[in-house]
Amino acid sequence: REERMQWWREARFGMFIHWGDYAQLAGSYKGHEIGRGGEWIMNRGKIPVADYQASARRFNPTKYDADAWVRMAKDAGMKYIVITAKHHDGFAMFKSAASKWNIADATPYGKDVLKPLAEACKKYGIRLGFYYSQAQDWNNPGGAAARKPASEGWANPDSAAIDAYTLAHKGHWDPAQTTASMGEYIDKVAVPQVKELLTNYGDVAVLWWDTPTDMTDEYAQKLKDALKLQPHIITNDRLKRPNFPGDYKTPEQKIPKPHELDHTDWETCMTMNGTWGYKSYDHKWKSVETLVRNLVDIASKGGNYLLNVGPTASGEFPDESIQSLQGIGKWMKVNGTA
Ligand code: JFZ
Repeated sequence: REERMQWWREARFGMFIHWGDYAQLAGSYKGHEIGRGGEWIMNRGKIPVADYQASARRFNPTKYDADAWVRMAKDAGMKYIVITAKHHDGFAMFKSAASKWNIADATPYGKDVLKPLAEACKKYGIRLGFYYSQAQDWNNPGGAAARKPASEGWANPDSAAIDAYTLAHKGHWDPAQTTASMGEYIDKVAVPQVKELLTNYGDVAVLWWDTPTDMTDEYAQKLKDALKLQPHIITNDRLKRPNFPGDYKTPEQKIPKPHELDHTDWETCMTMNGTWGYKSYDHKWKSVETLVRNLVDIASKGGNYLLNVGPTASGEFPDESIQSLQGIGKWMKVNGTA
């Protein structure tokens, strides 16, 4: 383990990328601005499965340039990238034989976006990790759904009825979500897709699990076993709590105070504005000064900083994120090891 962790402990700074079909909705559904993270829009807006899947027919990121993305990370001094291979909406950003709900089969773009990213990372010496939502999946039948009230998303006139339904159906709001059991989803979608990710993209440095809603030890063990395909891989602590601690902790949107530190490795993940997935109307950007101070604070305490970018549906980083990455890069050239 010490050996597997070495590069990660020296890295200090990485890029998180939240990109998926939700970028295309950019925080709005049927003219309503939906609250909270842009990547949660399907759940918060209680968007029916058929409607959400229809939205992918407009997802065509023709301006996507993996080489440019990786160069921006590298120029900012980042040493690794973790990208959402599949977020809670179940949309695979890669060609998958386990589910048609993937970017190659469900969009006019028709191509895997992880392949070019893996190639660019290799070219520039940046490590690549995959975020994979192992439990929550709102589109592939049998996937879990966190219990969230409809009223938190927007003033939906049907909120009361939707909330009653989700309460009776483990957080699901559309009958299409429950035509399979979670066990079937784990065996037919989650495990096969994780195996695809660990087979088709060369070296995978990190598997970043998230939100273990309704996970059991049995499901977690099956996913953990799949990791044997990449003997050097490291993972975070969100596969299943307790019993599956992974290699490092993941404080979210906050930097631990000195007295909160123990001897566990940790990584603070953080957004540059207020959302992980792109939202057209979120303008609460942190300043370059704040971002650099955060990085220094985290590094001084022995942690890693995983700083998020939420690309648009056309496949570009928001201008503000590009500016910030360049600003950090300038500071790193003088003070860092970039
Ligand atoms: C999760 C996701 O639901 C979210 O969309 C995003 O991907 C983020 C990085 O992770 O959200 C969480 C997960 C854990 C906590 C808070 C938000 N937590 O432990 O406080």
